[in-house]
Amino acid sequence: MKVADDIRARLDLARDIIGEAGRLALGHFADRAHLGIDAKLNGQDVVSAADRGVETLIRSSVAAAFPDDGFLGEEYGLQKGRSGWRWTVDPIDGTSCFVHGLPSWCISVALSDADEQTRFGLILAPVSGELYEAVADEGARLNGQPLQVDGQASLETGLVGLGASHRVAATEISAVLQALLESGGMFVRSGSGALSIAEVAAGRLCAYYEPHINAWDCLAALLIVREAGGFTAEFPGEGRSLLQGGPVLATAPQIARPLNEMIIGVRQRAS
Ligand code: LIP
Repeated sequence: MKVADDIRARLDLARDIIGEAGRLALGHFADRAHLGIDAKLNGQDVVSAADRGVETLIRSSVAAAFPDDGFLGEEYGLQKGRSGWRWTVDPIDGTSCFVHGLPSWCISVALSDADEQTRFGLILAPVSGELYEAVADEGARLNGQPLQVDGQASLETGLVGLGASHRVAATEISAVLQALLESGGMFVRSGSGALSIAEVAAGRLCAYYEPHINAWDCLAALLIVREAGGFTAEFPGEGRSLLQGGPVLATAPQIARPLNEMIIGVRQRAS
């Protein structure tokens, strides 16, 4: 019972914090003209005062309530804990969209246990007011309503979300994009991996693939997909180093094999 109580107490805090963080982020979003923005790795990899402010709000709230918990945030890194519980947070996922005034951004909060198993995940998209939530073994919900992946779509009829960044060579994604189009499929890129993966859970996308993404971008969303009946390939953040990132694949069950075979085929031809 203690584990369940520990999770429930942290879930209650996560629900409160993500709502407050959403209001803070929306305030910055409405006042972008005065938003401080810095480039990180390159001109497409930026961080704003909103990212930093939202992470500071969440980090300080968690530290006040659960001082022995670990915390990994995109902007201020990993703080190891002693309780066995670790929070993984992307304060603004889709920062590039945020700073350009596009609505596809979100706040992502995940809790993992000492075995690196994600126990709950929350994703709030403040512009749409959509809150995705999943607790391990308890299903996934969107604004309180049950979520289910699209069990009917095929690669020829569904939409595949693709993510791209300058963290990997352009050919790593362009070759998959070409193979998908040549097979009769179609793609979208929203700029927020977390939100796109959550939309797989909602049945809006039949799959999401990105050759490199980070744990804070996707741990919450991957649990939401699994709890909505979807497939997710193992992600490094759930078993290996939390800080290296790696490829992410989340799909409706019937899409997993054909899309994975397409990606493997592209990689074999490139090698
Ligand atoms: C973003 C991811 C997206 C990826 C971008 C960036 P951020 O996260 O959600 O999938 O393609 O390069 O990493 O940096 O906006 O939190």
